[in-house]
Amino acid sequence: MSSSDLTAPLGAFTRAVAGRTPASSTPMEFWTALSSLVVDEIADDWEKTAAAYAAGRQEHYFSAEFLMGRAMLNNLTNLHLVEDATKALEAYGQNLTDVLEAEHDAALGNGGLGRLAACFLDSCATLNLPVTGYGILYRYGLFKQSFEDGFQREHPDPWMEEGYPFVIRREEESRLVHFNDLDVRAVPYDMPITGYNTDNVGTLRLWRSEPIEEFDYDAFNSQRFTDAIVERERVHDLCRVLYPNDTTYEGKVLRVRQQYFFVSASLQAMVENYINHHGTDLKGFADYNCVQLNDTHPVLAIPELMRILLDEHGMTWEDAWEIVSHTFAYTNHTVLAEALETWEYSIFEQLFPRILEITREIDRRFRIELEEAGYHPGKIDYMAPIKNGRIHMAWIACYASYSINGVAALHTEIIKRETLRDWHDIWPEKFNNKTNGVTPRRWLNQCNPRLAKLLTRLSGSDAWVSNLDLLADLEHYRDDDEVMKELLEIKDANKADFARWIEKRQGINIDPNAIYDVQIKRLHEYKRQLMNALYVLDLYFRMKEDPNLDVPPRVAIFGAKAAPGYVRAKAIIKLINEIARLVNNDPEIGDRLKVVFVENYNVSPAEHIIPAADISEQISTAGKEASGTSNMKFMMNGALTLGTLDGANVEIVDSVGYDNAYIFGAKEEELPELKASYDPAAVANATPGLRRVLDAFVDGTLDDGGTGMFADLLTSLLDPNNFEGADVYYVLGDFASYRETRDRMAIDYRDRLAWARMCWTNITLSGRFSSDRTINDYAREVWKIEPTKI
Ligand code: 26Q
Repeated sequence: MSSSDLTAPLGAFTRAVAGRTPASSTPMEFWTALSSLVVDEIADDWEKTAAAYAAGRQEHYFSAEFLMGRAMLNNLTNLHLVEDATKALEAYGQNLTDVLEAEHDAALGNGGLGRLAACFLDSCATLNLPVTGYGILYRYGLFKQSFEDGFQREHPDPWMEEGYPFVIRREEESRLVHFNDLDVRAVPYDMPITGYNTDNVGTLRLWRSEPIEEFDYDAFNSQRFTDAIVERERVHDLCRVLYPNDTTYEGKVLRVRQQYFFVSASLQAMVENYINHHGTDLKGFADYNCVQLNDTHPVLAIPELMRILLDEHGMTWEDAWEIVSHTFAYTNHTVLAEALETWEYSIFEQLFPRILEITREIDRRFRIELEEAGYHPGKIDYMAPIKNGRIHMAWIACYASYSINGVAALHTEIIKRETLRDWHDIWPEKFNNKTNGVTPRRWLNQCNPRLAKLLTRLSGSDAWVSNLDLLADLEHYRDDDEVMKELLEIKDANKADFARWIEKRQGINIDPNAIYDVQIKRLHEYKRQLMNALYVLDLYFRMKEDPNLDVPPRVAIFGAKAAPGYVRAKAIIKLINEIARLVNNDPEIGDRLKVVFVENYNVSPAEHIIPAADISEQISTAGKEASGTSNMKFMMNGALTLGTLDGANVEIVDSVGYDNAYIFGAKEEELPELKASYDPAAVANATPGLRRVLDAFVDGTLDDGGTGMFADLLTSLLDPNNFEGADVYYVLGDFASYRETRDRMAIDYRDRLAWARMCWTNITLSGRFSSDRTINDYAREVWKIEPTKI
């Protein structure tokens, strides 16, 4: 695309948005105007792409979450409009950075699973793959977090309330979704997904619930005006809020309504599109369509497609099942038992008796099929979709799907061996691994322009941005000291940027020469932020004990939201904030140790943090983190992994070698035996310094505001009367090995060139963690779709 003068159109759009002159318009108004301008730019190609995809075989990505973050910089970059937009804004006395920072994050997701869906859409657009995302247009995204006296507080996130031009309402494509007690209109809002170096524009379709009737005139006329309004508003409740749990399952009726709502609307749209292009005989449906189920959240699509085929198209059960069992593929994201979705039978009865009836028939036929194949009744009963009055969504997914995958090699092995073992015994051919990836557009090219520029210069083009494997050709520069010095300067500049950003945001001053050691992810006991906190507190005590302790200065950086009902996770946040208060205000410590808890961690803070990181904390209990994806983002940006052999860390080490990563702690296969004879209290007493740290929880050093929550954290670590015993996540068991490794890392950091060489190897060998690789694998092996360039 050639450079064009956007000054006049930007002025016009801004006037239309703001209703006043550009001279008196705000950065937010310029953002709104600029986003309309972007939509204007892509309208023709978007329409063409949608038409091309609709005619051929397509994949449909069903996900209750899409953690998109900001859209503007991504779109401007893809459309080669960054320079033009900068100039046009300057003509009105605005700068692009401020306008970009005015954008709200579309935080329609909790964490890894939602962000993965967003990275996948980016790769599908870039690879010209006929893929559409389907989800829910939540009015409130994930809660905003603030700290009050160190405690987490939650606030609503009305992300669209100031207007959001990147979603387009498609009134004419509305559908009706039927519940036993309620009929609602599903209105699609489509978000364009631009790709890198392509004119194709993909689509994320987010459904919003609205009343069927514009108004209940009877109620109005009989002077029950307010009742009519209230009834109307009830329908909006459906899409009002994203559930802020990750991992722990909550059996809320509204949540299952949301799930059915979006899968029903999406399937109706797919079936109608099929009929428009291929006629009313739906026998070929699965030849043209497949659906990837992002965890069990959209699994109601299985009985719902059965319903549509049986009830609306008069198919036989056998014909319908033939289609359904060739349509769905299921991705599992967790091995934690508490995360498996099961719904009470009575909820289905209340909301959609027909779906219950179909689910019961699936259950009945499943039992017959396995009986005839000679399986043990006990096993059949365990695996059946319905048991003890509950409906098991993962079991339905495994039975009906033609593909079942885990999200990292180790995770796939664990689901085959344990979580989904019985299904693997019967249908081993369904199982496959698809190690996660992240988009190098957002997570390297856009968030780290300095490093991107160096990579482009050294490789002679920007082709690496859409073919990250090309970076491997640059690995030899690790022996070039000039390049390594440049890399160190880039990291220093990024750290200085981050220091300014956090100073402005939270008023904390940090030293850009310190080691930036970062753990950013949802707060969960298995992720072991507590172990990180124990290290920081122990280091503090060691520095107090020996004021001459010769260690490089560091900043421990945390970012994490806790599910609002997860009491222990919130206690860990308070604990870290108390440690920060203790450490940061100690004049004897000064800049040698600082603790920063980034408030309201989200996609765009991550874009500021990751390019500035030296150390990437990936310290989950081995076997518990399905994959992790921030580990990959850090690697691409030249931070070294301090981690356990868990999730995708295993594959990162496999790529870079043990010389370029810091691995510690018990391995997944060692843990059962270690845990069998594990006595955390004995470990606490035998490990130098550990008692002192634990005592500080309750001896007045740290203050939990009289809540007793720090004592409860101690209980979780030490008291064998816990549900499942003491310290189930092996925090104290791994502590010594973690401390030794983290100490050693800090010492190694002093050899700047040697450190840079390790970072460089991580950057240049990160190709296999591009979501382009992941998506190509899904496209070839699971979806069987071809690139369709407009
Ligand atoms: C379920 C029922 C009711 C309410 C909420 C939920 C719910 C919501 C979100 C359950 C789980 C999630 C999210 C899970 C998640 O993010 N898992 C992460 O997925 C990443 C992408 O595959 C992996 O990298 C992480 O290891 C995994 O923890």
